[in-house]
Amino acid sequence: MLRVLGQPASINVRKVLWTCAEIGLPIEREDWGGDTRAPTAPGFLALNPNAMVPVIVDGTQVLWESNTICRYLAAQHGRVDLLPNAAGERAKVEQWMDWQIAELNPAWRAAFVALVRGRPVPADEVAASTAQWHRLMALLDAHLGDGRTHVCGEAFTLADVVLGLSANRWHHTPLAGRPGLPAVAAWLARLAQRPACRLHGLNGVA
Ligand SMILES: N[C@@H](CCC(=O)N[C@@H](CS)C(=O)NCC(=O)O)C(=O)O
Repeated sequence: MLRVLGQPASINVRKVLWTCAEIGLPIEREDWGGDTRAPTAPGFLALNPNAMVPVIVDGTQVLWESNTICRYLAAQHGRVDLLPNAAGERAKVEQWMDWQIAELNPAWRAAFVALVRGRPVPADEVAASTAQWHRLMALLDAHLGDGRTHVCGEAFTLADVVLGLSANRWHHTPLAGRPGLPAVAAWLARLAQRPACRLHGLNGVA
């Protein structure tokens, strides 16, 4: 059975859990990271030298990096609805997944660790991170407001998984000056109709 290493309070672990639930994949999940076992343990480092969760073990295949894992699982199980085969359609899904991890994720870091984790961060860094996070979420709102029901059009894809979790985090972080983003709110309500989203997409902000 597929092993998923990582505790479910982690947003990156929840990407994998949500994807597994969409596919209907049985898994064995093991607690690593956060307040559970430290991923610096030698046995874990042998699987992921970055000492981070999630990691999956699928037979002889060991993978880390949450978005890569989600793409692997969709491809391995022939879920072309979640990750299309056609190059152009697939690139659109990957574009938004890469945007999540390369642009949105670094933007929120200072605000998130200060306001949710309670770590000391200079106020100007929190303000800059908050402004950038709002700016990128407004970009997503404008995209979603352009007549589409999901990030890549009418169909639910992996882009909705990783951005849905990100939007949920934005929604629950106590940020100053939060703009109203009606298209993001409508899309989150749409995602919440999915059982897999209700299981893994809406719980927790960490
Ligand atoms: N780019 C990596 C980032 C993974 C990451 O930041 N994982 C965090 C949890 S969300 C982690 O392992 N932190 C260390 C810990 O929990 O001990 C991915 O997307 O998988």
